[in-house]
Amino acid sequence: MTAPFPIVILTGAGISRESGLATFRDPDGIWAKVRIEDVATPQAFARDPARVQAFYNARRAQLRDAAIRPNAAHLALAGLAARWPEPVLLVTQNVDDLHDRAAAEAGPPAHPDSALLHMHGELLKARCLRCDAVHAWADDLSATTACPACGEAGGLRPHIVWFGEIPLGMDRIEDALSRCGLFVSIGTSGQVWPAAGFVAQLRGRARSLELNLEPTEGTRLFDEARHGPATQLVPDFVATLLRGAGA
Ligand code: BV8
Repeated sequence: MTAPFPIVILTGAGISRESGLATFRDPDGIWAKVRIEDVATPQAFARDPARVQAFYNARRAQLRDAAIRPNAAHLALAGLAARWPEPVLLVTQNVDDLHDRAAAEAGPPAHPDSALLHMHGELLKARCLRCDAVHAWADDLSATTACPACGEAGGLRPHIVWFGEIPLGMDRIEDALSRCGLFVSIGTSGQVWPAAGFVAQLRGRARSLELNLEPTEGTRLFDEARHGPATQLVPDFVATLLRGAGA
């Protein structure tokens, strides 16, 4: 029996792949069909807002498809947070709401400091460039959409962190990385910074584990790496952890 410890988990697009959402850098991924520079930078939005809004409107609409649901990996992580007596910070690079929906199904976390943090923003939220208000948003956005807070039209953008913008929650993430006993990276190619640099910040203070379909460029930085589909690796990982702590 081992005493429970704080955990930081980082997820990427690979954890949502078996729910039917495309990843970014796999051969059939999003960046194989559209260029980052055309749809995922502030410059792209300034240059052609309609094109950027259409890119996110299509991905937002996909989340409204009843077939897109949390998978066993999302549910296992939500179950861990609901039972683990120490803080679990689940940091996701994903902008889908599958972790949120899994958490709603699993119930409240066991520790008050456990949380889900979308460091790259959320597809189902919009932010007003005029008044900075952030709104839950499940429908399309366009240049004529008015902000519910200030009433201005044309200023609503996806609440997404684009390349060149500062990720959300970095202070909380850095603090959790400095306190955790275990860092687990799940379903990410480890090619986007600053998330790709989290494992190096542990400096041996915590155990690190990579769960991914295949080895990544960062695999060598981890104490241990297991390769296979997230829906197999993650439930097994969580079950073993909970059994070991008797949680
Ligand atoms: C920042 C938007 C400063 C939402 C995303 C030049 C100019 C400006 C910046 C830079 C620059 N050069 C480098 C940078 C930094 C830049 C960066 O990292 N660029 C890369 C391309 C080199 N980063 C930034 O700009 C960031 N901001 O640096 O600000 C700063 C930093 C810190 C503090 C202060 C200031 C902002 C980065 C955020 C950009 N926005 N998305 C959207 O449209 O979705 S990033 C995008 O990539 C997504 O969010 C995605 O989540 C993220 C990471 O990708 P992954 O999730 O890893 O997905 P990927 O397809 O790559 O990999 C999937 C993996 O899953 C694979 O390994 C695969 O094997 C595996 N897999 C597949 N199926 C399964 C599976 N695993 C398990 N089971 C399966 N079934």
